[in-house]
Amino acid sequence: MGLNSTPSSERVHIAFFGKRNAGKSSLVNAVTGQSLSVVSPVMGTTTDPVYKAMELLPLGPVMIIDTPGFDDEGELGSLRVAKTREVLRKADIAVLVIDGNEGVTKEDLVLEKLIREQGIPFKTVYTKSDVAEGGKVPDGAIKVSAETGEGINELKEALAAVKYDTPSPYPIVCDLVRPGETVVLVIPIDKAAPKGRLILPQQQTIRELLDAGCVPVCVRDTEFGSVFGKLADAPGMVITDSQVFRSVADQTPGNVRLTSFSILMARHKGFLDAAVRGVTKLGELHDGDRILISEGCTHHRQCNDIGSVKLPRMIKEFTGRDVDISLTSGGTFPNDLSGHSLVIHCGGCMLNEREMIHRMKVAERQNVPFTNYGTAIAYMNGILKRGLSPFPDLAGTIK
Ligand SMILES: Nc1nc2c(ncn2[C@@H]2O[C@H](COP(=O)(O)OP(=O)(O)OP(=O)(O)O)[C@@H](O)[C@H]2O)c(=O)[nH]1
Ligand code: SF4
Ligand SMILES: [Mg+2]
Repeated sequence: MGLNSTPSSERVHIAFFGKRNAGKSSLVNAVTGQSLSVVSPVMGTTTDPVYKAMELLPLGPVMIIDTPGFDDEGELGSLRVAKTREVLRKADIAVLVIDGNEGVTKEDLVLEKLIREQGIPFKTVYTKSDVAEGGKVPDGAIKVSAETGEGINELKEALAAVKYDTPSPYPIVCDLVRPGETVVLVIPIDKAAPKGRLILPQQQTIRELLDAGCVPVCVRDTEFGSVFGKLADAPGMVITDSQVFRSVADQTPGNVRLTSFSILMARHKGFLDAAVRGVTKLGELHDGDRILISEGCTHHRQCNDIGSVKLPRMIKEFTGRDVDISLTSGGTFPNDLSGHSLVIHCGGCMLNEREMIHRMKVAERQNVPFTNYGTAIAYMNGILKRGLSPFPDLAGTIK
């Protein structure tokens, strides 16, 4: 992510779906104005989803996603279709791309049904208008040509006007603070911290506090103890990294609201209630119970050894049970959680809300409690109730 760009997890995801050779990649290139996707007459050219960030006014920052054809066959083909299905989960808006030469086929109808089932708002477009013969395209449909540029602006305008639901209605913090309030942010700078910058949830929280007219004060955990002596008024809230939650809680006066970046992000992504419901399972585990720890990305060192080392160690100490813990990371999340007693997910800072909520629902549908790192760490440290102090209703559910 560049310094000036909107985090990808915060962009409106617009995904292009269709059969092989329908002209998806050509269309995505025309819409983005960049030849990012490979185009060819060979069926099944696109083998992995391709992501392209751009501005689409008045919608704002969006993520355009080109996908492999949905009708791909054979073993490799079905892997590609699986990747396309993963994109379907995180799409806020879909574009159903139909080959204007062929018109609607039964595969397109299957795809349309899937898109509708997911409740994703979508636009249908007919491609190759420069060569398509009449009769295959319904009157009034959006016709586009990647060759001549016909209909591309019309499509962009139609997309920018789509009304879509943000899966979670919650901001990060601005609805919890008043203008002028001081908010203390505790940010450990240890060897796990990325060099020369802050991590995404910290950046986003600071930005929202500034937008809200608050006075964010950032300190490391090592300087936190001296902060209250330096502030003329008590801060409106303290927000801490989960890993130092315990010591920060011990040093924060009881009348000051305290929470963590992780708890705020879980609410922002729409699964704090589930995480708080799910976490109590940690107190009810037995020997041999299976726990899935799931991370949203593989390429970031920022979560370091939390999922692989620290959390498993904490869980074993806390429960005193010989539990069976496995770890997955990256874009995939298992659809079948049978045999699992609990899922503990990372903060998901690289995943959009729709994807996080999808994962939470996969677990809930199978009656597997679902929580996240920050909530689990706070719970095992006995400070979850305190960490939920900005959310009294939820805090009340914790004993
Ligand atoms: N004349 C014309 N040809 C087009 C147009 N759009 C795509 N094509 C051609 O159609 C073929 C397939 O285009 P792609 O954009 O690769 O199609 P795709 O849907 O991405 O295909 P897969 O990646 O295989 O699923 C290529 O030969 C393109 O040149 C168009 O607007 N006009
Ligand atoms: S997506 Fe998850 S594992 Fe990746 S950096 Fe964010 S919180 Fe860590
Ligand atoms: Mg393609």
